[in-house]
Parts: sequence; structure tokens; C-alpha cells
Amino acid sequence: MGSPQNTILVDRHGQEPWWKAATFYQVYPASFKDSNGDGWGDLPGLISKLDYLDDLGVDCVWVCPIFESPQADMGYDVSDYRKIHAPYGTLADVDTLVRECHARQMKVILDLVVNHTSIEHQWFKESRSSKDNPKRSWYIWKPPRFDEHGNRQPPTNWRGYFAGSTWAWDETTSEYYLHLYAPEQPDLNWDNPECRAAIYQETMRFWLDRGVDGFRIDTVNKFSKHADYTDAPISDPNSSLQPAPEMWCNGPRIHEFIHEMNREVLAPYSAVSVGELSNTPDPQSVLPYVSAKRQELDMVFEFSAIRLGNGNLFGGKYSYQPFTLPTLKAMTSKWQRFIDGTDGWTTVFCENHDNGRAVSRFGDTSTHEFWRRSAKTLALWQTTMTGSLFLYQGQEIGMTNMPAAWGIEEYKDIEAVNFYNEAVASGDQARIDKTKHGLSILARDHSRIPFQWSEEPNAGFCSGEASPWMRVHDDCGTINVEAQTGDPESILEFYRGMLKLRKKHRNVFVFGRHVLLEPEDEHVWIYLKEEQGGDGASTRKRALVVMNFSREERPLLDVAAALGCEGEAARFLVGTDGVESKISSLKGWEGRIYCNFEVAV
Ligand code: TEU
Repeated sequence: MGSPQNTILVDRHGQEPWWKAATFYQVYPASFKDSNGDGWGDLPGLISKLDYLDDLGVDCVWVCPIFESPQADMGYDVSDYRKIHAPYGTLADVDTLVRECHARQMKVILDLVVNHTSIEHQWFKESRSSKDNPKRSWYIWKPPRFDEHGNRQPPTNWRGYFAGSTWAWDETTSEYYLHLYAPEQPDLNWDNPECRAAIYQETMRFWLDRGVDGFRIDTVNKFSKHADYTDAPISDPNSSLQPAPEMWCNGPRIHEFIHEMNREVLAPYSAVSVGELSNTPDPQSVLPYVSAKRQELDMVFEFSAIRLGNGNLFGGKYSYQPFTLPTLKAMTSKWQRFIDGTDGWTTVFCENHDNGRAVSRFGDTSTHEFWRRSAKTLALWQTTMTGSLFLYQGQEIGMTNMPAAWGIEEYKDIEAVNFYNEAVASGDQARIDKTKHGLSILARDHSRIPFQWSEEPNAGFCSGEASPWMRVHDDCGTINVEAQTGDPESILEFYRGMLKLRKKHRNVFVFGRHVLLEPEDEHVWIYLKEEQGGDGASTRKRALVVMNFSREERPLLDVAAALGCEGEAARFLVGTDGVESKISSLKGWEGRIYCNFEVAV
């Protein structure tokens, strides 16, 4: 049962669980590595690349949904939790994956998608079959409303995530069912205890018994809805549908459900859990989920920083909103500091499968040189932050957004397609242009194109004769693993080195206190990382991270003063340019770390 003894115990004082100092790596399996020439990534492909991940310094692989699914939302619509979507492989392949990860002292976690199922799931088929089916209340069914003209209307005015209403009409029993995402993704009713028991048994214990080490838990704060199902206030006067996340996020029973899930399943298996916590930008509401003594989740993803640039309201998501460096700093600091003095824990990430590429959004892709320099600076930022670090496939080689010149037909994601079609249906050219522009920066598609392994045809993702399910990036000849391996100046080698350094000085980087300096500086980002506890302020280990987030050379602050030590005691630890070049200034997109402790050579 469960995983082998934790072997990656890299902790503060020998007391912390393995996952705190671990580096997680998110694999989007459809786009990682295809082994059989069908243009769709698969488990044998992933297994063939485990040595690559091991060499990079990855401790735990998170695999996005691989379960049987009609793929309305890339596997986030599961029709059978105990089967594998055939193009990915078989159950035996998962067993091999688990075995091969463990053989390398790596862990593996799966994506748990249990806010909703697919409409093709047996539970939903039964639920929709009649009003008195025993599984009727495993989903959320409501009768229609009628307007003054007698026209049938959905039960509430809520807009879903993928455009359109959150309610779908079902002829069989003449009722609506709730779906926060696509109509093919009906929401489960967590208020029903039999439904919860089935989730624990069939979607969780089933995989833990096969040896997986835990779960990334999709949409974890939406399991408990507010039971009154009333209209949301009008915040978008131009639409009949209104954003209503407060109606379904962090509902009245959410902590009870998660605590129960922990008690029933996660804790008995010592399974690691990381929950996806959207629409909760308030530390006081996030802390209860991650406070150790409450025994709910180990950690969550909070999205304030990664969502910068997204438009307001649900309908405006792809209306791009420029932001400044001080805003990114403030967001980052807020979510670095929210666990200070608590028993909670946090995560570090700047990419995932739901967002554009970090180097295209926070870095500079205007020239090859700025691309390389800024991607390394982003690496310095991520690897020096407090919390469990999550990398997304391709981030380590600086993969960029799809080229702006690509047409809308290259966007395959249901969200992108629906938002674009909605703009087209409005007939408003300005809105269409705005949506296209927003998509070119923010779309979920950017992170889903094939991984770039080499300069071979199809970037080595699949064979040259195969047709990859998404178009391979035009720049794959220059941005790929093969080209960067062994090149001391490359992004990949920089990540490899930084992941080692992060662990070596984990009390500073993983567990340290984050202190933001110069919050209003529009170009240079500076923060201190300070070891916690210890003998006293004067002897505590400190690192000063200085990063130039602009193209122009910028003056460097007084490093020793910032570190609180004598001039001689301030040492150069590492930098994106390898050596410390001009001492008194930072080149464009240069980042460095100085520290007050002895640096072994
Ligand atoms: O995403 C949940 C979610 O609400 C967002 O973060 C999502 O990115 C969406 O685009 C918001 O507009 C999770 C998965 O990560 C995502 O891929 C799925 O589509 C979604 O759940 C539904 O399962």
C-alpha cells in the first residue's frame, strides 16, 4: 500500500516532510513525448524521459489527467477514473511509470478531477436517466424558471468559465444540471455522502493502492456550493450572464469535505496533496486550507501572480491588462509572506497548463539574447523563493508562446475557442481584435504545444511522419533540449545548477523568510531571503537576490548594507551571467545572488 519510505528527505532541521523542499515537474502528457507515432504524447514516451527529469533535479512528477475521457477539456472530463485514455497507454504503463519513478527516488502524483465528471461517466448516465434514480442527487439538478413571457430560463444567471450559462437543459427529465465548466463536465454533488464515498474509493484509493504518491487536486475549493442557488448581482451590465464565483467557491461545507478527504484517504496513505485554489485572493481564506494542524491540504496554488494581465470579470478574461513590475513584486511578496508565523505552507510557480509561457509574459522575447537572459532571470526568481517549487514542462528551456502570426485555427483549447466565437458572434470588430490579442498572450494553448526535444522534425516530440495534435513551434530549431544540454550559458543548465543550489541552501531559499526591498522600483527586483530561527539576527544566513527586469543597465544597490554585514562579508553566490561582471551595475536582464555566508568553491 502507498509509496515506499520517503527517500527525498531534504528538510529544515530534519523534521519536515519530503515535499517541502522537493522540486515538482508538471507533465502535460499529450504534448510531452509521443512514442508510437500517433502525434499524441503517451506514457511510454514519458517513461523514456524520466532520466532527463532525474538529471534536471526533479523530485516529483505531476502528470495531468490520463484517465478515460472524451477529451472535451483535455481529460479534465473523466468518464472512468480507473481506466486510462487509450492513446496514453494502459494501466500497466502507469504501474511502470510508478515503478520507474520510484527506482530513481522520484515520486509521482496524478491529477484528481472530482469537482465534475464527464457526461459520459456511468454515474452521470444513471443520474440523468430519471428523477428517482439512486444517483440522481450525485449531481446538481434544478427545475427551470420562466420569464414573464413564459420562456424557459436557467435556474440562475451565472456565467461559467468557458462562456455561456453554468446550466444545461436535459430533455430526459426536463431539468437543468449544473456545470461550472463545459456542458460536458457536470458538477458532482459533494453534499451527498454516498457520492463522496465513491470518489474516495474509486478515484483516490484505487490509485494510491497502485503506488502513486498523491494528487494535484483540481478546483478543490469548488466542492461545496452555496446551497441557495440565487442570482448573482449584476456586475456586467452588457450581459445576461454574470460572474458568480462567490456562489460556488469556498462554500459552507468546504473545510468539512476536505478534512474528511484527508482523514479518509490522504492521511492514511501519507499522500501529498496540492489543491488548485482559484478565486480566493485573500490570505485569511487560504490559510485554513494549508494550516498543518487543520489536516486539510499540504499546499495550494494561489493564482494572483500568474493571472496578472488577465482581464476583469469572467467575460473579460482575454482583454489583456498591462501591469508593472511593482505589481508583480507586490503579488509575489504577499503570497510569499502569508505563511509567516503560521503552520501553513506555500507553492512557487509561474507556469502551468492554463496560462501563457512565463518568458513571453514576464520576460522579454524581443531578441534571442533577451529571451535567453530573461528566461534565466526568471529561473533565478523561481528557484530562490520560499515554498515547494513547481516547474512546468518546457519552462526549463525557455519555451515561448506560440508565434503571434499563427492564425486562430491553431488554438484548440475549448476556452480559447469559446471566447473567440463569443466575440465573433457579438459582431463587434474591436472586441474580436481585443480577444485575439489577449489570446496571443494569455491563452492556455501556449503551454500545450509539443515539447521541444531537438531540432529533428516535429522537434523530436513525435516522428517526422506523424502529425502532432498541436502545431510545433517555429523556433524549435533553436529552442530545444538538445541544443541547450551541456551549454554552460543555456537556460537548461542554469536551471540544473539553480535547483542544486536551492537544495544546498534550502534553509535560506526553500524555508527562508522573504523580505521585499525597493517595492516601487519599476526595473530592478530585489529581495532578501533570510534563514528562520537560528542563534540570532546577526548570525542568520541571508541571501540578497537582485534582478534587472529591463533591457538597460541599472545601478546596483549597496549589497553589504542590504545584507546587513560588513563589506568583506558580502559574497557573490551565483548570477545569470556566470561571473560577476561589472560590480556596480546590472546588465539588462541580469540577475545575481549575494550572501553573507561562506561559499564553497
Ligand atoms: O482549472 C480551473 C480554473 O478555473 C482555471 O484556473 C482555468 O484555468 C480556467 O481557464 C479559468 O478560466 C482546472 C484545470 O487546471 C483546467 O485545465 C480545467 O479546464 C478546469 O479545471 C476544469 O477541470
